[in-house]
Amino acid sequence: MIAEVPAGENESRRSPMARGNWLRAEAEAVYNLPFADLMFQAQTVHRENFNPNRLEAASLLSIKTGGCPEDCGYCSQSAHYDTGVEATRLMDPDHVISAARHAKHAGATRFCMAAAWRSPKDRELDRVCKLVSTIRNLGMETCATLGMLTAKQAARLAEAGLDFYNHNIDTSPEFYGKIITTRTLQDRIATLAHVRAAGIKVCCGGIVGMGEGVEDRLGMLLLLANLPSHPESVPINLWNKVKGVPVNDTAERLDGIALVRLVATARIMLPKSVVRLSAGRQYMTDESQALCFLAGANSIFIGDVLLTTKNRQRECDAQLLHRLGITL
Ligand code: SAM
Ligand code: DTB
Ligand code: SF4
Repeated sequence: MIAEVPAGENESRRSPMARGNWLRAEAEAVYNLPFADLMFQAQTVHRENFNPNRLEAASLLSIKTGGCPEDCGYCSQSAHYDTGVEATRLMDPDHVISAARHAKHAGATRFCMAAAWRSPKDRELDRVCKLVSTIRNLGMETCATLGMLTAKQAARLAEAGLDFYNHNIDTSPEFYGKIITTRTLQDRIATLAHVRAAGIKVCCGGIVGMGEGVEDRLGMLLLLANLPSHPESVPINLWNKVKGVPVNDTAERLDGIALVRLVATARIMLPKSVVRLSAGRQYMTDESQALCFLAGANSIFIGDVLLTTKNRQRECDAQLLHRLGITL
């Protein structure tokens, strides 16, 4: 199916649908295909693996906001920058459960709890584990993103019934050091390995639109596609503008076609992963989002806010999905 693209070494030892030996030249060849060919390949792979008329809907809640010791240059919640986001304590469990019920009612099948921690303390993890068990009993998939985990912490979350753990690589290895200095890419990969070893499904992706080049976006996909196993969920976030952080508005933003090309390339390189068109949909036209769904994006966050920034209004999403004949 991707016959025009040169095959990587050792391909014969892997299933072509789940290969983990992508070469940069191959990723570039896919990304630079004539648009119609790229979309055709992405649609073909998409239809082999998913119902093209369905989207997954996930819901996000910031259960502990701001005051984060990490220096991620894009983030409103880092204590290193003056962004106007106030630090909160870990949210009261009743509030979290009520938000999860509300999200389920709005059509979300997954509930993701996010905390602005470098890594959770054991007492904090106990509280999150209780939340995981309760939300699972509501009949929702659970996801958490709490920063770096030890193997033991990952095992405890698995025992509580956590379905997914979100921990992003964020960008390419080459661009990473320009964005974050307090946590290395290797630290992140170690957390992903602990999550995997604990039997929790992996949600891992990154951000685009921070001033990186196409080569960095492809570098990010190459890292994801060449992990020991592909993440089950791959969030692609378009940087949501935040005032006061080092990443700024003068960063060259990628145009709509470049984003669609990236999504299509992600679909082809990560054929069985659910690709989430994550932050940044409020900057996109209906037409660009429709092209991203055609290119293979098959998950979104629903709800009016993400963590500290805006999402598309639920009503606009409902109308768009209706016009596209897509169901949740
Ligand atoms: N603090 C935890 C961590 O970083 O491991 C979890 C929450 S953190 C907000 C999760 C991810 O959200 C980041 O890795 C980044 O990819 C994404 N993110 C954060 N701020 C963003 C922004 N302004 N726009 C787009 N994506 C963002
Ligand atoms: C992910 O990749 N995107 C979500 C989730 N994982 C935790 C977060 C998006 C955050 C957008 C910025 C904000 O609202 O603060
Ligand atoms: Fe902290 Fe996560 Fe924001 Fe980085 S992305 S500053 S770790 S909340």
